[in-house]
Amino acid sequence: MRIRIINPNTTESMTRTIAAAARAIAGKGTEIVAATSKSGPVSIEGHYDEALSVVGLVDEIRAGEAEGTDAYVIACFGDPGLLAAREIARGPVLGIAEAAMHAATFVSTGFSVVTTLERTRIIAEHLVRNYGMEHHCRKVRAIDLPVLELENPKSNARALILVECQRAIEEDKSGAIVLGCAGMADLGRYLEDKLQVPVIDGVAAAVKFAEALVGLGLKTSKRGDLAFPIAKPYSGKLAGYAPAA
Ligand code: 5HY
Repeated sequence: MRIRIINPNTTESMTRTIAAAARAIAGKGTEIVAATSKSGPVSIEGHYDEALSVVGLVDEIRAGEAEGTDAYVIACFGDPGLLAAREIARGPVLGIAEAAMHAATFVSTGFSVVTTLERTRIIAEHLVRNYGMEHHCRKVRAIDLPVLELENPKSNARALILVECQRAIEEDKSGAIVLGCAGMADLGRYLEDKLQVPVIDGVAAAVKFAEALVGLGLKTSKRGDLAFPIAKPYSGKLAGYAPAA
């Protein structure tokens, strides 16, 4: 099967981290196609970034549909454009936040999320509520470092994340950690060894769930609000995005 994993920010080096994590976990018969958005923000750290990243994401879903993709993963913890992507894709589309939170509920009765900026911490709290995870998520925590600092060896990100995870276990009494950024996809094993609790990277979780859904023969429902978008003209800069009949 072919899974297209889309980094909706435009930073190629982050896509390489995401692709490596996806390929390391994918089953033998799975081809991982890793794509970087070609237009939009270099990192997604707010509602505005999220909204504008969706155009580049849509381009990548369209490209995937043209080449017969079985399932998609949106590799950004805000799950930007998740429902819009589901409208235009035939196969399943998974967001890494949704996938990671669901995985955490299978292996613990309470988890904490550790993300980057304080600002995205608040956005992740919205996701917890949207996904009905209030009974499972004990706390969303942030190291208050910008997303791209995860790639700067001098930023001390790894140590800051470890400390925040330790606080989550001790103070929140959480039994599992959800990593709150696609740029943390290479940290799961390191943190699990140190913490001795399940550490869930949404990239890996989403790839495995995508494989399972495709294996079950499930596709995105085209009844109701996930049906293909209603055909109509679009104006101005977005004229080329008008849904076809
Ligand atoms: C992410 N932003 O996963 C996030 C989430 C964050 O560009 N990729 C991004 O940490 O804000």
